[in-house]
Amino acid sequence: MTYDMNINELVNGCMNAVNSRMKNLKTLNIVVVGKTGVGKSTLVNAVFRENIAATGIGSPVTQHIQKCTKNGVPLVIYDTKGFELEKKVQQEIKNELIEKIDEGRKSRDINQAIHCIWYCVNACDDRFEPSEEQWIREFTRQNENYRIPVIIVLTKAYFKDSAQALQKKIEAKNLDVKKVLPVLAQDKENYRAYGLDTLIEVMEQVLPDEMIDTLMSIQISNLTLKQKKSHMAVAAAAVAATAAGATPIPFSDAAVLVPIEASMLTSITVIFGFEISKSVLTGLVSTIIGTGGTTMAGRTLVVNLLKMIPGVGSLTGGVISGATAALLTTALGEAYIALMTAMFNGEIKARDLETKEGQEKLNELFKEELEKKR
Ligand SMILES: Nc1nc2c(ncn2[C@@H]2O[C@H](COP(=O)(O)OP(=O)(O)OP(=O)(O)O)[C@@H](O)[C@H]2O)c(=O)[nH]1
Ligand SMILES: [Mg+2]
Repeated sequence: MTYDMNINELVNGCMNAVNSRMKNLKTLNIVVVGKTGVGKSTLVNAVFRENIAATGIGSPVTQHIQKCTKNGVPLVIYDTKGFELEKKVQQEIKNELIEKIDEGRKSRDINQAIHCIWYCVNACDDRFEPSEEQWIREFTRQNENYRIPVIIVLTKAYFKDSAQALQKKIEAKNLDVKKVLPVLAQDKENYRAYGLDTLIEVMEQVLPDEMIDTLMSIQISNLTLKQKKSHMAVAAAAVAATAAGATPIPFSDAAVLVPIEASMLTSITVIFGFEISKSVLTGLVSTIIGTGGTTMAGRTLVVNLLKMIPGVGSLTGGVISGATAALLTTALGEAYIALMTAMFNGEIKARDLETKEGQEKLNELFKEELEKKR
C-alpha cells in the first residue's frame, strides 16, 4: 500500500489546527492599578503585542475602571483611573475592583475571571506611601476569598540601585503579594529596558494552567521562554515519532509522521503568536521537503528528507527507523523555531517566505539544524 502525501492536505490540516487553537485561546484578564503617569499603558504595550493600550481611552466598565481590548487578541486590560486622587476615590476603586473580581468568579467562566493584578508604583519617586501600603493591605484582605495574584511593579526603574532599595523596603513589609519587581518598560537615553522578561516568568508561575498558552502567544517580552516552550513541543513530538517508528516504518507509510509533525508545528506557531498564511506554510513545507509540486508519493518524501541528512543519504532495507523518524521531526521542529525566532527578531518577514530567497534561507536553517542534531 502506498500513501500519497498531499502537501495541500498537510498545510490545510496545519492551518485548521492553528486557526482553531488560536481562536480557542482563553482570554487573559489583567487589572492595572496605579496613579496617572506611572507608566501603566507603556508597560502593557511593551509586554503584549498589538499595542493594546495605545488607543488611549477604553470603554468604561465602572466609574473608575476602563476596559482595553483589540480584535483578535485574547487579552483584556482593565485600566484604573483616578488612583492619584483623594482617599475616597482610592476606596471606590478598591470596591469596584472587588466587585469586578466577584462578578468574574460568579460567572464561572474563565474568560470572564480576573487573572492577575499589576499594582504599579513609580520607582523614581523612591517611596512607598503609607496610604499605598494601607490600600494593598485592605485589598489583599478582601482578596483572600479569591486569591487573585497581585504583582507590585516598580515602573520607570531607570536607576537600578535605588529601585532595588525600594524593592527591598516593600518586600520587608510582608504584603500578601506574589512579587515586587522593578522594570523599565522602554529604553530611555542610555538606560536600557529590563525586567519585562522576569515579569513574564512570574506571570507564568502565578497564572492558572489554562492561561499559559494565551500568555505565551500574546507576550512579546520573553523570547527565551517562547523558545523553551517550543523545544518542549519538539521533544514531545520526537518521542511520539520514535514510538511511531519503533515498528520500522516502510517509507510508504511515512504519512504516520504527518499528524505528529502538524501538531508540533501548530504548537510552536501558537507559542509565537504569529498569524501564518497558507501560502507561507506551503512555502515552508515544500522548501523543507524539497519539491515544487504539491503531491508526491510518500517514498519520494522520505527519500528527499533523507537526502538532507548528511550520511544517511541512502535507504537500507526500505524502512525508516524510530531514530530517523525522531531525527527528522526534531530537525523540522528546530528549523521552525529558528525561523520563528528570526521572524520575532524582525530578520525575516512572513511574506519573504513566499519568495525564492526566503525559502533558500529556510532551507539553510533546516540543514544547519540537521547538522547539529547528528
Ligand atoms: N522611557 C520610558 N518612558 C516611560 C516608561 N514608562 C512610562 N514612560 C513615560 O511616562 C509617561 C506616562 O506613561 P503612561 O504609560 O502613559 O502612564 P499611565 O500610567 O498609562 O498614565 P495614565 O494613562 O494617565 O493613567 C509617558 O510619557 C511615557 O512615555 C518607561 O519605561 N520608559
Ligand atoms: Mg494610560
